[in-house]
Amino acid sequence: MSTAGKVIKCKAAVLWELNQPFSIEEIEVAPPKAKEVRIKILATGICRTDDHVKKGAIVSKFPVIVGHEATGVVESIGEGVTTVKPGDKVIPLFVPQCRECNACRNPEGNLCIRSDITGRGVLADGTTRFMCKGKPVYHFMNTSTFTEYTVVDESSIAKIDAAAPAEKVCLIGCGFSTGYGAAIKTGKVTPGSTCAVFGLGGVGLSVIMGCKSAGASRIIGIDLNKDKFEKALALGATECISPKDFTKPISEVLSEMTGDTVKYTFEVIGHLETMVDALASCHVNYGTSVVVGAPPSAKMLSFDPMLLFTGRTWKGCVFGGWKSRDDVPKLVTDFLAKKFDLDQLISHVLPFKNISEGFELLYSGKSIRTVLTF
Ligand code: COD
Ligand code: ZN
Repeated sequence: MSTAGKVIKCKAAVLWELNQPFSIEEIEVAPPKAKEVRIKILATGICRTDDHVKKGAIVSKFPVIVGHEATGVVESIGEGVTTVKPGDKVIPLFVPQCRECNACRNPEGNLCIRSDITGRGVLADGTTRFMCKGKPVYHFMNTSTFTEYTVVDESSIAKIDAAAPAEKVCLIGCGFSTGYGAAIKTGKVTPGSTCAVFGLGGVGLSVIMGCKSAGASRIIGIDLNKDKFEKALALGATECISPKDFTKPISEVLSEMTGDTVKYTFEVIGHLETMVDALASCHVNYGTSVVVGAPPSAKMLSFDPMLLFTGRTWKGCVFGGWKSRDDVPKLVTDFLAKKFDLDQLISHVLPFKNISEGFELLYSGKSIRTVLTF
């Protein structure tokens, strides 16, 4: 029996308040309104950003359903939706692509004006489609994937190849694309170059994959945790170092190791100090440093402007600079063509009901990416 046009009752992981555990609840998901799409989620990854909402590092309204890295199948569409139809395999997009705003129309831009980076927690019409125990539940970054069903705006959905394995390509919805794009699209790493990647979590490893795919000849991984080195080396790092093993600044260590040839550096930790370290570590004149890690909110940075005066380029990107609706289907095609391997990034697969165990794995540093299946 078709569920189109009807309210769907299903299970979701609700965050009722700040610093509280996920609560698996029965929720009601309203049908999609005009230009909206209701999706059945097949698989969703756990990203640190979801935890930032739980702990308050990212401002959100509560109760909320987080999760933003998923694969699903379209259950039904609202009036006027033309780019997807029921049954299509899709990836929800936390950076939308409306194709009308200045960022969307500029070939270099990707941060669509419809992105919910301020925690509005509602869809384009200003309302939510989730109800639980008689209360409205807020959306998260236009996606909300820790639920069996969600509703998103048409600008926040990409149709992908039906043959793509849901529990793998969900990583293209955030972690993988963020790192891989930082290297090939934002950094524009050139063949034969030397790169240094600060932070070897799932996103840092994806930066390494991007540097390798762009033809970098030397890729130096940097992490305090040496347990991260083995995977980094397997994915393309040519050597790895821990700042703990040195007393001098890491920029000097890298300069000595490479004869002062580091062209690209990437900060994939989200700390202010390492952002400046990474900037100082790229070549004084022609180096480029990319900020990939989200900075802590409301924190200011102080740095020596000489670092820039001499010619370095300092940039950042959200979602690897990809234009989400255009590029996500292409990244899925590239995955199916074996241009990169996502298996190496997936350390754990758990049933959705074990979401809290997935977050424990994140806190312990044992997981790279945990994927929850439905
Ligand atoms: N020096 C070296 N390594 C360090 C240091 C340090 N001072 N501090 C921590 N590390 C290492 C840790 O040991 C760890 O291995 C790594 O840095 C960080 O990895 P993870 O596993 O914690 O995190 P990731 O890779 O999953 O993601 C980290 C980001 C900072 C990239 C992420 O939190 C983020 O900010 N994402 C990008 C922002 C964005 O686009 N957000 C929107 C949706 S996510
Ligand atoms: Zn994320």
